[in-house]
Amino acid sequence: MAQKTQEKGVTGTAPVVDAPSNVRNVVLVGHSGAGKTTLVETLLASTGVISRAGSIPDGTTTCDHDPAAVKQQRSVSLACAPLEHDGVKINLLDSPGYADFVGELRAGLRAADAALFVVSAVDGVDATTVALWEECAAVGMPRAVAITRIDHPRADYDETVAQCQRVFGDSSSSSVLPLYLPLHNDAGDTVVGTVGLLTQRVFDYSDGYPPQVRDTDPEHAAAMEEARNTLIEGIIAESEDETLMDRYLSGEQLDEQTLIDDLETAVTGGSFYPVIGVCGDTQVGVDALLEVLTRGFPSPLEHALPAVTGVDGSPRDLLTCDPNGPLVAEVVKTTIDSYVGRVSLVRVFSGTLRPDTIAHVSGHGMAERGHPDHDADERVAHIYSPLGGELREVPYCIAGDICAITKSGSAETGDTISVKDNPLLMAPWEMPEPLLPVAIVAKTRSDEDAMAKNLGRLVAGDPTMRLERNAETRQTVLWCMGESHADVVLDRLRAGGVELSTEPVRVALRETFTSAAKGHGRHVKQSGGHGQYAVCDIEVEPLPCSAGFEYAVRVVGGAVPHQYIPSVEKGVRAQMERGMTAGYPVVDIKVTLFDGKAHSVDSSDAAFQMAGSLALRDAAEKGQVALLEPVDEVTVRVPDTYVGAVMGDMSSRRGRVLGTEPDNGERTVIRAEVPAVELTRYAVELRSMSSGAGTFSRSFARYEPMPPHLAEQMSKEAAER
Ligand SMILES: Nc1nc2c(ncn2[C@@H]2O[C@H](COP(=O)(O)OP(=O)(O)OP(=O)(O)O)[C@@H](O)[C@H]2O)c(=O)[nH]1
Ligand SMILES: [Mg+2]
Repeated sequence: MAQKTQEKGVTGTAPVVDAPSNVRNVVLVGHSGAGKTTLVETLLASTGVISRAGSIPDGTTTCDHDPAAVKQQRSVSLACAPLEHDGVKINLLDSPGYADFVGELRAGLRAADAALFVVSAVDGVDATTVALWEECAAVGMPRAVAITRIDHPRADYDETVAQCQRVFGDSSSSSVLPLYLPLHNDAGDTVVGTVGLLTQRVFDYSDGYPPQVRDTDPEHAAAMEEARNTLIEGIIAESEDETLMDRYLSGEQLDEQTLIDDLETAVTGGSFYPVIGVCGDTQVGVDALLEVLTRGFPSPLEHALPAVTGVDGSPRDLLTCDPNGPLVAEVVKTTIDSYVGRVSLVRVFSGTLRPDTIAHVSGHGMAERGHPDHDADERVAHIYSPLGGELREVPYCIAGDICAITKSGSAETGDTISVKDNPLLMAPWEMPEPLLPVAIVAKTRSDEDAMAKNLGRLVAGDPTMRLERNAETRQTVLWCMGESHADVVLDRLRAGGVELSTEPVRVALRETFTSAAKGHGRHVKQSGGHGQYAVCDIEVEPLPCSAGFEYAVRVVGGAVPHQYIPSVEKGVRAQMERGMTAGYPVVDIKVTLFDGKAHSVDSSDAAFQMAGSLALRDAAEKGQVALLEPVDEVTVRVPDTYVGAVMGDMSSRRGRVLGTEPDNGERTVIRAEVPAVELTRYAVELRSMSSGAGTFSRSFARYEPMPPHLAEQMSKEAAER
């Protein structure tokens, strides 16, 4: 993958910064297909990081370097691409917009100090876009809005701005305002540049790139006047300097730098969202965007650091973004590269990470994700600046900057890197729960071994994936965020030479007796040699749900000698494990041994175990056995417009709605109980039912009898396996 970036011509060495004030960490967030990766490519080409821009259809972009991204024609993981502009290093973090990869987005939000929220002028704002906006809001991320694809014939820039104002504006639409007006060609049908409302400069791309930069033309004066006033009022309404509004209202001309400083304060405070129109294809707007990224966005110095503790959880003072402070860095992402091995993307929050140092790597609180708590001292040999899939060595990485390290023996996503004699710990950020189970089957025995090894490594690197080896259903189940996520993992396993396929996910059912029944077990073999003799009679009674298993004895006159009484129980329990009709374990029954027969020579422990097992099978034939299925409590959160569809769908899944309640922001929370067999694909189906805006969680509630017609089908399927 390093090869491809070289072919495109990476120019120069990686930028290195010495002061956090000269760093901007910006994550690009937005709907899949909005043009984030293309925009990053354009920014890299415009600032000379690469000699020419690659494209999505050709699979040649810097950020979508992964073969899985090329195949899916969309980003599947977080990528970092630094550039330099005006003496500032901007670390662009390109996140995937597709919901399956929300874990990558969350990692990007953790590493960044601001988000460039990308909305396509062709598609506008939809429910998915709103959900992504809320992801940013949940972590208090300062944001600007880039409206992309403004060159497209179906693009509607003005309507998209209006939509953003309606949907993203907090209290008033004056919190979402354009910083630039589009400059049209003479025919008025194509956007050829931008007119800066604060800077009062025009970037004109009529003759291609680089643009001609000039002061505003007189013919723009009228349009500018109104838009500029609205913008200035919007900015100073959010200003910390309360004298500004008075000065402005008294007619004072506020200078450009004052306004830009104020803009930066309002953006950093998360109360103002500037809007910029850009075009990834023609580069129109790129220079305006670079201006905003360097002058309007906060530096890492203005971003409160996540809390740190000692590795034992003992409290520590809040750190600041100081390159001379104690080292605290965090692994935000882990990639397994086929050549380099483990590559860890690292955000340094405090101190300076230098090569050839012994670092302390701590990971706590991720045991449920398959990462047991760990602490290790490790040598960090080299430090790199990542550019998509390319790693360029750098001499150090200061607080506020982002780098990559390789070959760490223990670093997992979410781990803290500190120094040996001052080990520290940051609590990992909130990771989404994988809810789509995919059962995978290796083709051969040797594939099975390779799959186990490779899958373990892949899952360890991705906290949004969970591996389950279900002993009851005998399936290897990979819990993913969605089908594309699963595809990425399966493709990586196949690329590693493992042949595998998927099969329907089975749910662990249970069996139980629904009526009392007697069972006779006779295991008698006395022809030749040492014989076997055991006869027992049992009574089986159903117990209430979750009562487990009870064994009672009512034998009179020593019909079953006392040493064989536990043998019968053992045999019954073994048969309960094997199941009666569909091969699932039997639960919630009481078995009473009330009679039997023994032989002074031929009876044995083994013979009575066999008789116990036969007696239970006999009882099952005489009585009624039912299948129990797990029922989960499900909590769904959807925009109000989808409530009807989700409730209707619940009943088609045999679900019982327990209640609904309004949630903030025109959303509803629906609580229901749904059988787990109806939920195996709910992650995919809820998403399509709610245009990607619905989320859910589930937890096991209890076992309940399965309707007879379904139980019959399950038994049939079990017999066929
Ligand atoms: N005409 C035009 N097409 C664009 C522009 N930006 C992106 N595209 C096209 O739109 C498609 C999607 O662009 P991407 O850059 O992959 O979008 P993305 O936001 O990175 O999407 P995800 O990675 O899935 O989140 C590609 O085919 C691009 O070539 C643009 O400014 N103008
Ligand atoms: Mg992309």
